[in-house]
Amino acid sequence: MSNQKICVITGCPGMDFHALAAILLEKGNKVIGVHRRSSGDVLDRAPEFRNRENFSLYCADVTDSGSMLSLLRDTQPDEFYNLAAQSDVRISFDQPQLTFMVNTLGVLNQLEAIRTECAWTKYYCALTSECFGNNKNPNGLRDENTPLWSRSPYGTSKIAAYHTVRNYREAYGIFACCGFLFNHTGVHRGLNFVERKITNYVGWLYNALKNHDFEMDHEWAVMPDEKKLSLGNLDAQRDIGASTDFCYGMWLMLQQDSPEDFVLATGKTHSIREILDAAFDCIDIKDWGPYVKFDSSMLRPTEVDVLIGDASKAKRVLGWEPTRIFKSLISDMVENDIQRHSRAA
Ligand code: G4F
Repeated sequence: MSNQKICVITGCPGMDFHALAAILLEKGNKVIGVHRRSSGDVLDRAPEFRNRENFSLYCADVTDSGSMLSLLRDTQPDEFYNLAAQSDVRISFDQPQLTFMVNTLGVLNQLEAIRTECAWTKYYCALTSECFGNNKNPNGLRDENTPLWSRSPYGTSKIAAYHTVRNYREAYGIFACCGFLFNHTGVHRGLNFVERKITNYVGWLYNALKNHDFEMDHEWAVMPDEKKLSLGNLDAQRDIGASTDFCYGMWLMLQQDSPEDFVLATGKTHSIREILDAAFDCIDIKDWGPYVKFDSSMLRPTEVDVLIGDASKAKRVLGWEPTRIFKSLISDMVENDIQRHSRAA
């Protein structure tokens, strides 16, 4: 008997989609990537899946209940991974309703469609460390028992999604679980997120300096202001792991016999200044001060100051542990961005 499963992933072609689809295909499953309607070619941003055996695309929108019903009716998946989100925390202050529509109503639409069309489907919902806000346990860490506290419309939308998932699990017996994922990154990370914004800039800077794209005889004297990297709060601290590790954790959650929620995190935290240190160090610049300027538009009305997670439940129950450490992750991203800018030059 074939163990091949039908796996639906929303949020195609985002960073975690790349990693999760690769894991699921590697295990011999059929993967259906769900994307929103767009005028361009969706796989321009994920060319490795073009013509890949067992991979197909499905156009649907999580905010449209009829669209989710059709998706579930047509695909009848064994596993459903919801990675679709308005995932930019700062933007959620500007677009709170859109954030809610996608992150909360989207989850409700998916669970209703599962309940009516294929109640056996195992469902994973991507949640976030933002659900804990500044709450932490006495040891400074956050785990599955840390009380929830929103510091952004994004956090609020994800807390509401959490309660929706839990209720569908309890009320209808659906195998539905959540991953409280701390920050995670990789070469496919969006350029709007801070660590990728930094590695992208460093990749550009390396090539610009090499090609003498602007005057740099005494660099901090002549670095043009418009070419500097604009950043907001440099004191925030984040627990940052690898997208590939975290997506493996999502898969493990759906291989369990009963649905449970898990925190995935590395247990270590890094300030934005440390990310700058690590990224600039990759191109032998020890003082990034001359290249960075303050941008107040990047500040948030309310911020989560320090995030550190405790993934001991995931280790105990799933056997999950992060394999990538922060510095090697940042250095891979810088290398990738150096190559990308070099090709573009
Ligand atoms: O990169 P960020 O925007 O990520 P944030 O807010 O931690 O959220 C990310 O991780 C969550 C999991 O914990 C996900 F749920 C969420 O979807 C997303 O992936 O900002 C990180 C920190 C913040 O404190 C921010 O204020 O960096 C600070 N920061 C400073 N300058 C900046 C910038 N953030 C961004 N995006 N851009 C800046 O220029």
